[in-house]
Formats: sequence, C-alpha cells, structure tokens
Amino acid sequence: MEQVANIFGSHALRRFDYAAATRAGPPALAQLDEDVLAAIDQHGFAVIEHAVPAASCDRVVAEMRPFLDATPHGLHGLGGTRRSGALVARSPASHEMIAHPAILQLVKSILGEQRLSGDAVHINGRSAKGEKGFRYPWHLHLTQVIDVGPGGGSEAMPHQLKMHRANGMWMHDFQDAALDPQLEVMWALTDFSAVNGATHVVLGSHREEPRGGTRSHREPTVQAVMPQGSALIWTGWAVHGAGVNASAERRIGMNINYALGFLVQEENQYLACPPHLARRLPVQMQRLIGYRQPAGALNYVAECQAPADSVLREDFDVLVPGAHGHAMDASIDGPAFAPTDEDAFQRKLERLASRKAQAIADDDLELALHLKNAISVLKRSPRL
Ligand SMILES: O=C(O)CCC(=O)C(=O)O
Repeated sequence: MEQVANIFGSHALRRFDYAAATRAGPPALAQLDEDVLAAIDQHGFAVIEHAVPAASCDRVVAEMRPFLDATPHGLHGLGGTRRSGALVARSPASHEMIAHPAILQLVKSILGEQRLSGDAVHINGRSAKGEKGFRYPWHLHLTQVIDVGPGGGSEAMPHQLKMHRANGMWMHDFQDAALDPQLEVMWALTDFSAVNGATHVVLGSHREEPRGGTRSHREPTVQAVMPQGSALIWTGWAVHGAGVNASAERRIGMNINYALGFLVQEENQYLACPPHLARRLPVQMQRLIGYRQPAGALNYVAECQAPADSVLREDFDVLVPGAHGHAMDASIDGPAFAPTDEDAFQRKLERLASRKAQAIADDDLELALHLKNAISVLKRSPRL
C-alpha cells in the first residue's frame, strides 16, 4: 500500500484481492465491493488485484494485436504509444472486464447512486443518494487499449497529455454540480511497473476545491504498480497521467470508462459496434454500450421504439415504412389496413404487464420503464 502526504492530507493507494475474495465466498465479495468504494471515496483511487486471470489479458492482447500493429505510434498526443478502441466489437475476451461484477457494482454505486461524499442524484427537484427507483442510468463511455512502447513518454517521445482530470472533457462545467459524471478503470493487460510507465496518480485530488482546480497537478504522485489482471479505478475528478516507459518491453493497459447515461460517450459505442454486430452480443453488453432507452424520452429510434425493438432486430430496416412491426387498426389508421384482433391485443397487453411486474420484482427499472412505455403506446394506438 503506497502512502503519500500532500495538500489533501495523508493518503494511500489501497489494494484488494479479487481472487482471494472469490475463494472466500459471497460475503467476502460483498465486503470487497464496500471496501473499494470506501477507498475511492477517501483517496480517489483504488486497485483490485487478480480481478481476472492473466490468460484473459493475453487473449485481449491477441485479439487486439492486428489493430494495434496497424496503428501508428503517437496518435492522440501520447508519444511512443498506440491506442486502439472499439473493444466490444473487436475483442470478445474484453467483455469479461468491461462487465466485471465488481466494476459494475462500483459504477452502480458511484454513477447510478452517486454514493461518494458530496455527490447526490438530482431528479425532478429532489436530491438524495440513489435508491430503488431514484438512480441515474449509466453506459460505457470509452474502450481503449493503451500500448506504450519503450521510450513512450520520454523527452524524445513526449506525452502531451500531462496530469489531468477526465472530467475536463465535458463542455459543461460540472465542478459545482455535486455529481460524479464518470468512472475510469485501467486494466493491466501486462504487468504495470515503475520502470515501464505505470499510471501516476495524485491521491486525494478528487477532493480539490474547486473540483476542477490545478493545484493537485504539482503534488507528489504515486505510481499504480500492479500485476497483470489488476484494475486501477478512479473517479473522473481524480488527477492522473501516464508514466514513462523506460523498459525494453511494451506496457499494455486497457482503459474502460463509464459515464452517466444522459451524457454523450467519449467513444461512440453504437458506431464502434454497429447494429449488425451488436445483435450477436449478450443483452447485458448491448445495454451497456447504449442500445437501450435510459429514460422515457431518451435514445429511441424512428417510431419511438427502444433499440431492442428496432435496430437490434434482424429484420429491421429503417427505410421500410411500417418496419416497427405493429399491425394497423383499420378504424383509426384507414381502410387500407387489416382489422385488429381484439383478443390478440389483450393477450399482448397482459404479456407486457406481466413482464413489467417481473422487471420491477427483479429491480430492473430500466426494463420496467421500457415496458411501461410499450404498454402506454399500445393502449393509445391499439396495434398488434
Ligand atoms: O496510460 C496511462 O497510464 C494513462 C493514460 C491516461 O491518463 C489517459 O489516456 O487519459
């Protein structure tokens, strides 16, 4: 555990062992979730070691190898570095990390429920910590392998991206908003060492006043040295920066970030994984990358359909009139259309209502909202 004293007090980069907690069983895993959250709240950063097996990291690197090898060094302002994204589409092995349960639990706590000190969920005039029915939606924001070669970040191959806060990217200035808009994760796909350029972090910098200040950029850093298969996690308010690779090896990290579902994504996930590829993904991954309606009137397609009821359907073609698939009601829509079958209509309403009740019981409020909208659309315009 690396300690540092700086203008934010005395801080530590705390480490947790996911493999050990998994062996110890569910209570230990639940405790790990709480402890990592508390460490991030207190210090801005935490490391989960052995979060995935080394072999999973090797598989991601192998899947991304053709894309990395075809990418010039130095794009995006990090000298000596290759960056390559679109991991959901290109690297099936990355899904284990993108949807890692411990990470998704943190995303739910920090973004969905705004559990960190000073933050709150603000909806319709009410501010509180999140709870069932009063949570923000979130989605995947960035997937990027950061492959730093020998000399990367040195004077000969300088980084333009010095110490920084990820929340500097939003056009809106969120620093007075009592809000954590994004959470970042750096996966060590190879060992991260002090020599090969492990990420530098300024512990406690997420508490700088004002939140977007720059005093922290001059404070002493700690390097997030960690074995392959570990994850360094930090809030978008915490100051960090890439190290210099003074070794003869490549330091390969994978930056996976999450953000609130009503903010635009850093890497456009629907374009990076277009519908013909997204259709083959598990539903959880489809929804994580944004093929969903995070709230009633956000992110629908064409005739107000959820992505799952439109672009993700094999037979959907946005240029085909009636591609929404709802039958027409001759009495309302005109004589050219076949009459509705009232029994079938009632059966469909009942099916939707029962799925909605199940979604509420499962605490899947997004699905429940979607079904509520589907029922109301169906009732307003009786189509099959
Ligand atoms: O590669 C790293 O260690 C950090 C990169 C980084 O800070 C960034 O891309 O924002």
